[in-house]
Amino acid sequence: MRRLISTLIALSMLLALGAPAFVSLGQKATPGAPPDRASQPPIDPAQDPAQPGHAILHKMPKGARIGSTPEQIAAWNNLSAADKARAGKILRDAVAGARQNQELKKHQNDDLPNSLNLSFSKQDRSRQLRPANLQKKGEANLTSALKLKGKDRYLTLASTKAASNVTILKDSYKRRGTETQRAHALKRALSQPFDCSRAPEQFVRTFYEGALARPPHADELTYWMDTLATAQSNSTTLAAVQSLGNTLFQSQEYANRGRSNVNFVYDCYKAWLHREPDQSGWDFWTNQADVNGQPAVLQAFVVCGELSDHVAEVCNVATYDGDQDSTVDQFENQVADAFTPYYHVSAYDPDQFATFNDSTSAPESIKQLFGTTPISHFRVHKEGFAYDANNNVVGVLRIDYLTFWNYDSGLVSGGACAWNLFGLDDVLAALDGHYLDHERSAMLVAAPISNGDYNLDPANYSIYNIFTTGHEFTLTDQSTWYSYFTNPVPAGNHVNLFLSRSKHATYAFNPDYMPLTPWYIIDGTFEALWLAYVYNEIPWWLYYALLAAANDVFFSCLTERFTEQGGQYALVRTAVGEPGVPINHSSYIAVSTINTQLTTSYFH
Ligand SMILES: [Ca+2]
Ligand SMILES: [Ca+2]
Repeated sequence: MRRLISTLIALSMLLALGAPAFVSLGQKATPGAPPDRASQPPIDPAQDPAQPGHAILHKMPKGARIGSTPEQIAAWNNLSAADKARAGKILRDAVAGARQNQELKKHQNDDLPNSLNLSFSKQDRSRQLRPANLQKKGEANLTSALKLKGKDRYLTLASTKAASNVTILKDSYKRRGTETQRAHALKRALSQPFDCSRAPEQFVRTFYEGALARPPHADELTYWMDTLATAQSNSTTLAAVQSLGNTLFQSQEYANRGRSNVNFVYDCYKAWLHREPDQSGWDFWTNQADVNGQPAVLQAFVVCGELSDHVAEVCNVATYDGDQDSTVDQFENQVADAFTPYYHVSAYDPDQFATFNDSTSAPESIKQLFGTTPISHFRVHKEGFAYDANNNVVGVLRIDYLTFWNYDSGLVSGGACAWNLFGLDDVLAALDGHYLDHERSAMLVAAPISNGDYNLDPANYSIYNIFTTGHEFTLTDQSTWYSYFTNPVPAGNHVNLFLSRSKHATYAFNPDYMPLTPWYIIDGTFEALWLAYVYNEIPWWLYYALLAAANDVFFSCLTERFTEQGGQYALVRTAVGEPGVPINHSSYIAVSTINTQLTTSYFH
């Protein structure tokens, strides 16, 4: 009943037939831009998931064609108003019938390939392909990333909602283990009581926000956190903080802000003293700046007692655990950086990456926009212990990488698509544009335990499972799981992710023209049209016209669009902490749309 064609054939048909037909029905074509691969080793384009159409999980239903023939398009264009009304009824009936076909729905993923190449970038941006096992959506027994040796079942790794799953992990390990103390490692809190009141990372971030009105870039944050950690171990913390503040206020970037003296003094209070200025102090130092210049005032803040009092209250980078998950935050940052995705944003994306204000009110209010420069927010969470394919006990971390946008501008295709004839209102509603857009990917990483507990060297971790989402929690959900259980991908390899234009759904391949209508609906609709034709219920010219409309809606209108323009790492990366214990002013993670992402289980 159904026929699968290879993605290569789909690609060639798409290229050969697709674009002209789509354009003729009103789809706006977008000019292509070659990816930036000048300094990269050659990759076989036929294997490359960055190539348009390559890794689209296409299945071609019987009778379906990607791209209508000129005859079909002419047939559609020649329909009278009465004929179009008739065509609309036939299409709605065909779609309605397809939706009720439970058999089709049940088997819609049977033809998915077993593996797909994923592309990884190193720090030098060189790329490498690695085959991943593709796990099927809705499969009752997803191959887990890690399994418990000697047990005839897979581990359930994941649910942060159901604490019992974590208990299963610990208990399973405990039952088998000779080293039961390890089973309790999760429970061990970090031993140091904090005689400190200022989170070190927030301390650095406040300097940046105060001086430069932006968050530190990932490399800047890493540099200053490392500097701070070293200084704390050498008892030179004040000097390090003074150096941080001087660096920012003496930078070209600060000079470029062109701040007046009154604003400069305000910036100094916010950056150096982490507070609003009191009026008398503000007036006094503004006058000093007028008389003696900004550099003289800057040095007064550098040596002021209030600053050194604050510095004495900064917690130790090496031990600080702000989100209270028994994991040092600095380690969480390092391990998240070791795997941070390499994002490909589509050319012509009308929307912008955003950060949010520190508030639990919904909807989140936008703090700052960054254009199409990727900004990520991440969360690292301990999942427990398990056995890898080689019978090693490993500590497992789940890392969620969130990408927040100011808008979802909806489908790219214009108004000429005849989707109003199809009875797909709920599909369209799910794909309609809206304010704010939270997208994400996630991965399971693990490393052999060390001293009976989690390994604290990020370089020892590897990727066991990658999860990408698009239109999550809707009818058009495109969530995909990739397993690397037998060949985990080492730290320092960054998965290439592609964010579709204006919808921002996340894929591990170039999703251009990927259909978003559930496949059983597409499949069943074409089947119904074919049957209507062979049983002489409709004449050939109407059949042609219906094919043109169906091709257009399924393969041109209700599709992802993506235009490659090369990739980049997220410029700013912010740890948001744990649900209920946000850090770095991330209390917006309590808003349900974000909280749901962080608390929904996705490993089974
Ligand atoms: Ca922590
Ligand atoms: Ca955490």
